[in-house]
Order: sequence, then C-alpha cells, then structure tokens
Amino acid sequence: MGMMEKFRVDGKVAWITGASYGLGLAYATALAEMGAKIVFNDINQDLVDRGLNEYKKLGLEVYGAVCDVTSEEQVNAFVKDVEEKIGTIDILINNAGIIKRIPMIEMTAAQWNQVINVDLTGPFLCSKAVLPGMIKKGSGKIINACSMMSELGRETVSAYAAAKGGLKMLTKNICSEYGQYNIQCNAIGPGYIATPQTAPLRAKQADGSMHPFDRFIRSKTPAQRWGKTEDLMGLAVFLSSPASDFINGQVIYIDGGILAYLGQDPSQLDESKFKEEEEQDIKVIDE
Ligand code: NAP
Ligand code: GCO
Repeated sequence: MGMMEKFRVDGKVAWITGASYGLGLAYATALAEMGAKIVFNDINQDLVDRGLNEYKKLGLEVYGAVCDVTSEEQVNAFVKDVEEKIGTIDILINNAGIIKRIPMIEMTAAQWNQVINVDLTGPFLCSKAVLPGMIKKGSGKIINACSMMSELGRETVSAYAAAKGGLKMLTKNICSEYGQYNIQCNAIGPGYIATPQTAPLRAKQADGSMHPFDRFIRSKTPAQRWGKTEDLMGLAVFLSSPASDFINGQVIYIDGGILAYLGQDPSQLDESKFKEEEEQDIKVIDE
C-alpha cells in the first residue's frame, strides 16, 4: 500500500455521532474527502435536517437520522438501519457531547446524570452496538472525543471532567478487549476549539471587552489562539485510516500546547493581535 493510500478510507462506512455542526461536521467532512461514506445522527429532526443541509452545501451525499446516543434502543435501531441500508460500520467517532457549567455543590443529580449519560454512556452504547460488526469484518476504528478535561479539572465542570476522564479509560478498555480483532480504539483530545459549545466562553462583554475566559485561555495556549475545527480534521483522518493500525488505546491531544505550558500572565497579552481572529469567531458564535 502506497503512503497516500495509508491515509485514505475509500469505501469505509463512517458514523460520526452528533455531527450536524461543530467538530462532528468537520470530522465527517474530512473523512468524506478521504473516501468514506458518512452516516451521522443528532438528537432531533431539526438538527438532522440542518446537518443534511450543511453537507449538501459541501456537495456531500450523507445518511442522517435522529438518534439520541443515551438511548440503547435508538442506538441499536440506528446501527441496524445503517447496516441494512449501507453496510457494516467501519469507523465510529463518538463525538456527541454536552457540557453543563455549574458549581458542583449546586449541580443536581439529574444534571450530573445528563452529562454522564451523553458524554460517557453514549460512547459505551454506540461502541457496543458497532463492535459485533467490526469483529465479524475483522477490522474497525473507534475514536472517542476526549478533552483537556480528560487530564485537568477546572471550576464548574465536574460532571464533564468525570465523563471525559472516564472516556479516556473506556478508550483504553476497548483497546484492551478488542485489539485482538484488529480493532483500534483511540481518542482525540482537543484543546479549546471555537465551536457553539465554547461560544459562551468567548462572547464579548457588555462593554465590548474580551471575555475573561477568552483572555485566560489565550494566556494558557502557546499559540495564543483558540483552535479551529479544521485544526482537528487531519487527526480524525489519521486515526480513521490504515496509517494508525498499530496505534491503540491512545489519547492524542491537539491543544496548541496547553498541556505542555505553565501559561503567562493574562494581563500581558497584546489584544490587538487578536482582532482579525475575533471577526472569524463571531461567525461561529452566531451559528
Ligand atoms: P457542540 O458544538 O455542542 O456539538 C455537539 C453535538 O452533539 C451537537 O450537534 C449536539 O446536539 C449533539 N448531541 C448532544 N447530545 C446528544 C445526544 N444525546 N444524542 C445525539 N447527539 C447529541 O460540541 P463541539 O464543540 O462540536 O464538541 C464535539 C465533541 O468534542 C464533544 O464531545 C465535546 O465534549 C468535545 N470537545 C469539544 C471541545 C471544544 O473546545 N469545542 C474540546 C474538547 C472536546 P445539540 O445541539 O442538541 O446539543
Ligand atoms: C470548558 C470548555 C472545555 C472544552 C473542552 C476543552 O468549559 O472548560 O467547554 O471543557 O469544551 O472540553 O478541551
């Protein structure tokens, strides 16, 4: 196999969960460009239709349907439908996720459970549903959406961090249990990326000044910028392709250097450097 082929996924069926927009849309677009047949789900028909429209604008023919990743019944029905209509799922990207930013002592058990159910139980249910087909086929790729919060904590994100830490260990466990069937399970660990999920952390203040968290993250990131969804597309392709067949159980962080860097005094940042990028960012916040 030539080097270029190693990074292609021609004819593979790739399921990206929660891929109507955000990082999921980027992952799906990247894999489609490298030859994959894309299937995606989202939590309701409006979002699925929004996603189908986005993919159509990109010239991509994809399959999309409603599926709540926290429902074992809906997940199993989705996989059965795809396997009957399109074929065995070769690549699963467990991308769907939510976050609730609430101080732990104020978080209700219901709020905690909602985050754990989407961010940890969802990947368990979706992986469990696709593994039998991968075992039968003799190959498969499962890629989980980890996070800086798979390694670090911060105020107000206890449920999310617990879920993403657990997802790191689920990644290692799927590797351990199913590596013998030529199935690789790894994780993408994004830093802080400009998507609707992080929009509240970047929104301008009432007086037009930078959000304090925006300044903070830039002071913690050597690149002094938020990631863009396109920054993660290459890693999604790599982990979905034959080029990564001997990589298993790994979380690969794509964070602009956050985890390597103590950070600088946020007050020392030169805001004028960020003007052009902010324009681009407003588009994401408006999405
Ligand atoms: P996002 O913009 O909030 O998109 C998440 C997608 O998942 C949305 O389409 C969402 O639909 C969907 N979803 C939520 N609950 C679902 C469920 N029960 N079943 C099916 N779909 C569901 O998030 P993102 O920023 O693209 O992030 C994608 C993944 O990467 C998440 O797992 C996130 O934790 C992780 N991540 C993000 C960052 C970042 O900086 N953005 C960094 C590290 C890791 P709704 O619109 O209904 O919520
Ligand atoms: C937050 C952010 C982060 C990012 C991401 C970082 O509130 O701190 O939402 O959790 O989403 O997970 O890697």
